[in-house]
Amino acid sequence: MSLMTHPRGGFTALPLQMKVSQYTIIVQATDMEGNLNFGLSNTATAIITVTDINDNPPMLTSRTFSGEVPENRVDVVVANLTVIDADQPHSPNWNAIYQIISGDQFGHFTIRTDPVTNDGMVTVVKIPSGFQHKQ
Ligand SMILES: [Ca+2]
Ligand SMILES: [Ca+2]
Repeated sequence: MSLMTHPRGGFTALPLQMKVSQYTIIVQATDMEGNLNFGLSNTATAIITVTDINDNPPMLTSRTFSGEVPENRVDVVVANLTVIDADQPHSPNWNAIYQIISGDQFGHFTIRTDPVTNDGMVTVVKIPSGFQHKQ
């Protein structure tokens, strides 16, 4: 993003590069090998769509997310992880899958993807025993 000074003060945010996903072009076909004097021609419109490639990884919007687990309750969403993926929303290039790769050896948590927002919802599936007091 770049910032442009607004004539009356204030700022307008402009995207640095504009991504065009569709082009409408007009094509002319001429016979007689394109000879302008003798050839006959016609035009048609072609709509060209640029297909999205997966060139952007999902980026977690924060290094650290935190949440609180209520004691003795399962099936509660305790934290919401948010990602940004610059590829086409709701395409396979954009949909995120979250995986817990360490720190949950007893399987207390699972992460489901919100299909609308692409957020990762950390959910308690087994009661964590966080507060055990020694007798
Ligand atoms: Ca992507
Ligand atoms: Ca892309």
